[in-house]
This record gives sequence, structure tokens and C-alpha cells, in this order.
Amino acid sequence: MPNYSDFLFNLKGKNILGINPPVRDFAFFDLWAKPLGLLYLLDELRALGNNVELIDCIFEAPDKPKGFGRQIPKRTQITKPAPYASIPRKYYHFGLDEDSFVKRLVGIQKPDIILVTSIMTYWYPGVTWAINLIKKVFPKTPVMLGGIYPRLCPDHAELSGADMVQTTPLPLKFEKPAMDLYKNPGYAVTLTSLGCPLRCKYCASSILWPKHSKRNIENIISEIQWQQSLGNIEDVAFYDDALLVGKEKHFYPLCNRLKETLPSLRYHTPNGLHVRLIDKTCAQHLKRTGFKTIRLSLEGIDEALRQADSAKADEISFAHAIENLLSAGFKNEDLETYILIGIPGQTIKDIEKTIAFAHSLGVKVKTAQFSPIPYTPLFEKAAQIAPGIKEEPLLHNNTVFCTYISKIMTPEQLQYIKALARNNS
Ligand code: B12
Ligand code: SF4
Repeated sequence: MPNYSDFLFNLKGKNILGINPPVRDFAFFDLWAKPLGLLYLLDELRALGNNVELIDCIFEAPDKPKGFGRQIPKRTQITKPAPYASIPRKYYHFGLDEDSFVKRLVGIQKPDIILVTSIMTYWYPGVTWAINLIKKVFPKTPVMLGGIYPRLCPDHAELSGADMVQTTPLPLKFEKPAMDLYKNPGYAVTLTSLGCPLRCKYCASSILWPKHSKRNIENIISEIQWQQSLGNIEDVAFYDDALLVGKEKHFYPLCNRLKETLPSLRYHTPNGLHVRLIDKTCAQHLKRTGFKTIRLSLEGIDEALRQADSAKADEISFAHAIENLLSAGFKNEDLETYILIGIPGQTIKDIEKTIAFAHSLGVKVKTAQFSPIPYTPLFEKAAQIAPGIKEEPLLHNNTVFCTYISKIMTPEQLQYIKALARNNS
């Protein structure tokens, strides 16, 4: 498996350009979605004596604000790629268009190497679009592709047009993300821990991060302080998979330091929190520290989910978590839970039951549609229904997998479920 870490960390005195490509998808929401891995990497390469620059195709094309520092990017409707041809939904390019991207490339100091990141596997069309244009402007400059897509689809990513593809984990120091490369970052981002000790059958966390580890608390504090010093920052998003695991030794001391040093910031957990771990003390820490957006992971109370999710939540632990959060001072409208829909074996009745349960506790429901992720046990199960997912990452797309690809439910059933989830009366 190609590993370019020695090559990267021996670079010195070079001009390095980082690229966050546009997203091509049916939908895209900015849930504090910065290219965090690339930003940590650029900061580390700068500390080694290189000059770094960034073109973020998403955040350099803002359309309208979405609250808490976020922006919805500009979108243009484009032709669907062949595997989506029969799907009756509009498909978009989110971010800089071709002219603006080329203009940015042309205006930049000639790079010695270009680093392209990637996030969702099914966002690869934005990656290949960017690499193709980069190659037109800088035909001789080596392009390296990294991020989640080549980690999970290494063979496919070899066809991206990049000269080097990093398919294995890259050891980083995680000092601070290079957020100063943005004119106006809007919000701060952080990762207080890597990976997760649980093993849900639909999740790639343990594949991407085989070991669960926590970062040094003082480093996290200085990293956030530094981002705050860039100006205009009132919000911080945590990207952790398992923020609350080992909470007594890590999360509580971190909360105490955040309250002491950064009391005016609002904190957000766009990834769901483990509800089993939200006891009274934990709920009080979350409230006192200034956590604002609390997303929880109920996922589901049906048998198919029980089998898949390493018992991370059940009715009793979920009800206790809500009670604890409410008595700590959160309002019902602050609390939203993910429920996972469209996993193989789940029925519409199962989903109705989970939604009714969450609503009975006054909690808002956010439906998260299942995306089959390579190397996970549920990927294999999903491949029995939709074998094409093994060859074509576009078919992992959460927006269309459960309806048009696996046909686990009809589009009408999905609309019905979404309406049911929204209707909390
Ligand atoms: C934060 C997060 C989100 C955020 C947004 C993230 C973003 N930036 O856009 C939110 C909450 C919005 C989100 C949403 C979803 N997510 Co998510 N998310 C994550 C999470 C937890 C962390 C990503 C991250 O930033 N990690 C931290 C950084 C440091 O890691 P990294 O970027 O991988 O960087 C490392 C390397 O890749 C490398 N690297 C990065 N770039 C480059 C570039 C070069 C050149 C090189 C050499 C190296 C390199 O360096 C780093 C160190 O090794 C991952 C799981 C995970 N643990 O990684 C899931 C994950 C990416 N999400 C996933 C899923 C399924 C989803 C959802 C579909 C969930 C759902 N069902 O609704 C949604 C879909 C969103 C959408 N619009 O389609 C899946 C992937 C699915 C897929 N098919 O690709 C993951 C892997 C989780 C899982 N369940 O297994 N997500
Ligand atoms: S608890 Fe969350 S991060 Fe951990 S394995 Fe399960 S889904 Fe993945």
C-alpha cells in the first residue's frame, strides 16, 4: 500500500498548495464541515519550513449564512454521472466553478507539490474534477491525493489522476489546523480524540483510526485559543467519534479548562454523542461549558440496529440521557437525535417505532440515511442486495442508497419517514 509520509515529512523550503475540492452531490449542508485532516497536515508542513497555501473550493464560494458561523456554498445544477442517470433528482456542483477555480490556481505562487484532500467516498467526482483542472494549469507539478476516499477505496482512487495516492494512515502531530489560511474561517474546529473503542457494524471509525486515543488537553486549549485569535470566532465544532468515552479523565477536565479560558464560545457536536455516557454530571458539564448544538446517537431501537450498533444506546439509557440534559438546563429544542434509516433488515414499522419513541420524550429527530462503507460488516450485507457498491463508490451515497440503489424502501416511504420525523406534535 503506498505510503508517502516519509516523502511528505522530508519536504523543506517548498511551496505547497492544499486543495479542498468542490462537492458534487444531490445535497450538501455545512455542518461545520472543514477539511480538518488537510489543515493539520498543512500546519505541520509549514512548521517544517515550507510555504503553504490553501484553496478551499467550498468555503471560497459562500452563498448565504446558515448560523453559528456556517455558510451554504453556491451550487450549480450539473449532469448526473452515469450510475445516477435513472435517479429522478437534481444533482449539483457545490463550490467554486471552473472559471473561479482556474483563476485561483493561476493567481497562486507556482507550487512544488499539490495536496488534494477528500472526505466522503461518493464525493470523488469533485476530486477528479479538481485534479483534472490542476493538471491543465500545472501539468508538471506532482499531485498527491489523501483523505477518507483513498483510505476506503484505494484501488478506485488510483484512477483519480493524482500522481501519488496516500491510502494508509498518515501519522500527524495534531498541533493545530492551519485555519489562518482562510480569510474568515467563521468557526473553529477541533478533534479531542482519535477513533472510537466501539465497533458498530456500519461504521469505519476503527478502520480509519485503529487505536482510540486522546489528545493532550492543553494542546486542545491552545489550538482553540489560536483559532479564536484569528478573529470573528464564536463557535467551535468537535469532530470526535467518541468525545465522551473516558469522560472523567479527559472530557470533564477539558470542559473545566474551556470554561476557565474560553467561556464566551459556543460549542457544537455535529457527530452524535454516546447517550449511555450522559449521566447527570456529564449533562451538567455540557451545559456549564456552553455546548449549544447537542446531537445524540439513538440510531434505532429495532432488532436490525441492535445487532449492528454495539449496544451504544437503548430506550432506557436514551430516556435517562434526555432527563439528565433537561434537568441540567437544556431545552427540548436544543436536543436532536440521529436515527439511522435504511440499513438491511430494518422495516418501516421499526423506524416508525423509533421516531415515536424519540418524540415521546420531546426530542427532535434527524434522519441519517445509511451509507454502506467499505471494509465494514454491513457493507458486505449491503453488497448482497446491491453488488455494484463494491465497484462504484457513487453507490455509497446516503441520499439515494436506501431508495434507488438498494431499494430497501421506496422514495415515497422515505418521504413519509422524513415527514414523520419532522412532525413532533
Ligand atoms: C466529522 C465527520 C462528519 C461531519 C463533517 C465532516 C467534513 N469535514 O465534511 C458531519 C457531521 C457533517 C458528517 C456527516 C456525515 N458523515 Co461523516 N464523518 C466525520 C468523521 C467523524 C471525521 C472526519 C474527520 O475530519 N476526521 C479527522 C481528520 C483529521 O481525519 P481525515 O480528514 O481523514 O485526515 C486524515 C487522513 O485522511 C489524512 N489526510 C487528509 N487529507 C489528506 C490529504 C493528503 C494529500 C494526504 C497525504 C493525507 C490526507 O490526514 C489525516 C491524518 O491521517 C468521519 C469518521 C472519522 N473518524 O474519520 C465520519 C465519516 C467520514 N462520515 C461518514 C458518514 C457515513 C457520514 C454521513 C453520511 C452520515 C449519515 N448517514 O448521515 C453524513 C453525510 C454528510 C453528507 N453531506 O453527505 C463516514 C464515511 C462515509 C463514506 N461513504 O465515505 C465516516 C467515515 C464515518 C463512518 N460512519 O464510518 N461527518
Ligand atoms: S459508536 Fe459511533 S464512532 Fe463508535 S463505532 Fe459506533 S458509530 Fe462508529
